[in-house]
Amino acid sequence: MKYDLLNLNAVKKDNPADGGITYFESEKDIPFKIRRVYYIFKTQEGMHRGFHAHKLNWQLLFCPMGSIEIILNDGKETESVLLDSPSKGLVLHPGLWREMIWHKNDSILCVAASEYYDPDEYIRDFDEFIDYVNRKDQ
Ligand code: T46
Repeated sequence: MKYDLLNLNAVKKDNPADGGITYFESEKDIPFKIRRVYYIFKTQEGMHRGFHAHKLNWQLLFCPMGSIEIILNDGKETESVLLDSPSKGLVLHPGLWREMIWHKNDSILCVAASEYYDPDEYIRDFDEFIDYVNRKDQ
């Protein structure tokens, strides 16, 4: 399936009270140029979100606080990735249907995206997604 689970750069601090630093650089640590960043916050455990695919957009998803499950479908199979550490980064290639489940209150989902926001680049109907995948495979 077209995703990569990355171990993001983490800087170790001598004093644990100083917290942690994790970082990534556009086109170096991730395979695309970042045009947009957004995040989802003030969330409640049990929330389901997503239910769409992108035709063009590459994304890096990361969860600096909490635990969020990302369920992916490429039109043939389903896989699930748990983002439960600030050092995990999930690169999603275009053409994946996704559902997200929040497993803890106040989990934060951050997204770095390759494209500016364009509602026409989304597929929000699952049957349409399957047609799109089948057409691409021909
Ligand atoms: C994704 C999940 C995790 C904008 O105007 N610009 C933006 O960049 C974004 C992301 C959203 N919006 C507006 C469009 C809608 O009126 O914010 C509203 C909610 O966006 P949307 O319906 O796309 O929300 P989700 O939860 O379906 O999806 C969003 C992202 O769009 C999507 O790429 O991966 O969060």
